Parts: sequence; structure tokens; C-alpha cells
Amino acid sequence: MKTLLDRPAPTAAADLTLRRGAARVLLDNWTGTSTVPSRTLYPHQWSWDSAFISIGLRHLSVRRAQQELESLFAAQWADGRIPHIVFNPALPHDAYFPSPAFWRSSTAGRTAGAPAATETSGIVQPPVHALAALLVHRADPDESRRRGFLARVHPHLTAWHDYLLVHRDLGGAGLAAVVHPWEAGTDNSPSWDTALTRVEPIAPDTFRRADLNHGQPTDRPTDLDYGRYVRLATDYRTAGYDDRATRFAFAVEDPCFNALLIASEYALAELTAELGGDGGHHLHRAATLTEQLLTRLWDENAGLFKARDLTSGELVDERTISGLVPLIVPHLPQNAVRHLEQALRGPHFAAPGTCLVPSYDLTGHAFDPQRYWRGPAWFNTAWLVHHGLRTHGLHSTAARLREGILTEAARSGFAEYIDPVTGDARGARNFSWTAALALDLLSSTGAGAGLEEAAALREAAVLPALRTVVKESPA
Ligand code: 9WN
Repeated sequence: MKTLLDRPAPTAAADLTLRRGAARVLLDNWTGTSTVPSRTLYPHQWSWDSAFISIGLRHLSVRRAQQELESLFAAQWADGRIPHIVFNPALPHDAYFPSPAFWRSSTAGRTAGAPAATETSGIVQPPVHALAALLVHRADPDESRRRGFLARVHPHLTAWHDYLLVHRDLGGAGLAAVVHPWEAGTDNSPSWDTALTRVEPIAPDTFRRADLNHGQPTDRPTDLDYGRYVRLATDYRTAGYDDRATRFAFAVEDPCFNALLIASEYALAELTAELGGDGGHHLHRAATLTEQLLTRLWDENAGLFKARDLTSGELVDERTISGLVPLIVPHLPQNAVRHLEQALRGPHFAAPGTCLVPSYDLTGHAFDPQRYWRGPAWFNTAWLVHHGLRTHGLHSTAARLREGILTEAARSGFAEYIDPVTGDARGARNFSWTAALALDLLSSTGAGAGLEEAAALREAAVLPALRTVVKESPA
């Protein structure tokens, strides 16, 4: 079993190889308008994937990073929701399940404002988008201003946040609720197990999973999980994806989702100010959300955040990565920051064989190092924790995590996730956000790359060559 001390010190040559490999994944997974998470397992456009991808892509082509976000926003519903999948009409219907024929967004979602000419899912994913837009802007503010990027994305981002804060405040306290495990992004987390027992699964012979054509059954959710996922989505569709009309069998306030909303509200305040407006409204919302996050989801005894099940009204008694991601919230009380850093170093999350953060408590009753979101370590959540550690000035822990992310991205072939104990690659390979976020960390010392870092990067020898491959056309 490897430890951090066994790792060779990173060399410039190793970094260059990794940078090239990451860029290659992003180039290969580009469809012409956006990037698929994986050519095999996830062949359409996913919402929070595109946000993470744009954060890496900005180092390769700012224009392409802008397009990544804008192609997603083009599929936004009139009620403000940004769908979790935008389907590529050129692919056969059985390329992914649930397919457009299942969601039927353009017909079943018409009243809720689904686009008429694009097929999408009807649910959402965590709101990383404003944060991503800010980072894309910062990569080259002159180019961003010249192309009017912020002015175009700003209305989409405000409508998106308004949707979450108005339609999804199902608990009535101001936090946004998720109504399907896929909305949390941590789909198969043990945090959802109890809530899902209340959901009557649809019989497995009534639908055909596509994920098992490409993924190992031991890495993926079970048929019973799928039966429940399909039931929840079917019920939402039957109610026209109307948040007021649906009787949600699953409704949860998730700390990761809401922490990302807070970070994105801060980003939106900055974007608003950059456009000459007053960002005060967004700062106020971020502060109120932070207060509610602490009041409703902080567990002082456990020293981390937990999800709140809105049906039982109780906190879900599981320690998951979602409870650590709120480190990205800028104005957390010092006590919470201290507890979260301790949790990262303690027995529940300090993985013995890798430096990434497991998705679930290593000592937890449901821990499974292979099955997705029930133990494996993911690169996007590690990047978010890294961002949070830097936000709070915890630079040495952040540096350790950064090295872990880069080492494991290289070793795993840009895997979707890894076994936190052995470091073995799991899920898809050549996975876009793994490549994008590795590229981001290679390209900057932190998530909020400043101007100097972006400029230094543009001069780096490898990127002009890669730009030729990208073949940017003049705007
Ligand atoms: C369902 C695309 C997505 C990620 C999610 C991850 C997984 C989909 C699936 O893949 O979910 O949305 O089919 O399992 O859990 O976080 O966005 O990469």
C-alpha cells in the first residue's frame, strides 16, 4: 500500500506529461459545442460536469470554456432550472438511460418552460455554474469583456439561483432542496438510503439500464436503486415537473448542494459588480444561506455538516464528503473550519492508501471502496475541498491534497473515481472533469487563479501547441 512518502517528487516533465494527457482527454471528449463527461458511460452533456470542465478548459481555450457553459445555458427552462442532462440528438436513444424518450421534456415539461427544440432531463444538479463563470472570466478578463461573456451569462445565472431559492425552498427555511439523488450529484450516497426506502421501486424489467454496458456492476448502483431513481423521475414527469404540484417522496437539504449555491452567490455578486451593478443582493443572500446552512445542517458533535431529510425532519446520521464540501463557504465560523479540517485528517476520511477524500466514512456501516459514492474518492469533490482549504488559509493541507489529486489523476488514467484504500481506478477512464480539474491545479496554485497566473500559463510552452489542435476561429 502506498503512502504519500512513497511518492516521487513531481518533476516538470511529469507535470508536462500530465498536462498533455489532461488536454488530450478534453480535446477527445469535445463534441463541437460542449464536452461529454465520458465517451462511453455518459455520452451527453451534464450540468455540473460542464461547470467543472469549463474551469479546466479555460486554461486551454477561454472561448471554448465560455461555449461549454453557454451551450448548457441555452437549454435552461423558462422557470430558471438548468437541466442535469442536455441530450445530443445525434445519438441513438439507447446510448444512455434514462433517455429523452423517458424524460419527454419538450412535452411533459412544456408548462414548466422546457425548451421546445432541445431534449433535456427534468431534474437539476449542484449550482457550480456562477463560480465556474467567474473563474472563466478571470482567466482572461479582456477577452471576456470584448466578447460580452458576463453580460450574456448573468441573466441565466440569476434565473437559475432564483429558481432554486424560490421553487426549491421546500423546507421553508431558505435552503434549496433536492428531489432526486441524481440532483445531489452524489447519487448513490448512503445518506439517501433511508429516504429511498419510502420510494416504491419500479420493476427492473420495465426499463433497460445502459450504464452496465460500459461500467462494472460492482462499481455501479444496484437494480433496486435504479428502480427507485426511475420511480422518482416518473412521478415528477407525471406532475409536469411542476414543483408545486409534485408530491415529492424524496426531498432533502444537502450540504454540498447548498454550499455550492453560497459560493456561487458570492461569485454572482462579483459578476454583477463587474457589469457595473450592485452585487449587494447576492452578498446578502449568501450570508443568509450561510446562516441557514449552519442552523439546519451543522452537527456539532460529529464536527461536520449532514443532510436533512425533509420528510422525517431529521438530520441523516451519515458522514459523507457532502458534509465537508462546505469548507468552500468563505465566511464559515473558525470553529466549523477547525472541525472540518480535523475531519479530513481523522479516521473517517483520512484514506490510508491515497491522499484523496473518500466519498463516505471509511468506518461507516455502508462503506464500499468500489461502489460509486459509497466510499470511492472523486476528483471534483477533492478539488472543492482543496478550494475550501485555500479559502481558509489552510495552505499546507491544501498542498497535500493538490499533490494527491495530481498523482491519482495520472496514475488512474483520469478515472471517474478511485478506490480510496488501494488507489485502483474505478468507473469510466478519460473522464472529463478529472482531466479538467487536474489541468486547473497544474495551471494555477489554486482555484481562484489570478491574472498573473493566467498570463504565465498562456506563455507556457505546451499550451500554444494545444491551441493549434483546438483550432480557435476568430470570434
Ligand atoms: C446520473 C456524469 C454524472 C455526474 C454525477 C455522477 C453520475 C449519472 C449516472 O455521472 O451520475 O446523473 O448515470 O450515474 O453521479 O455526479 O454528474 O458524470
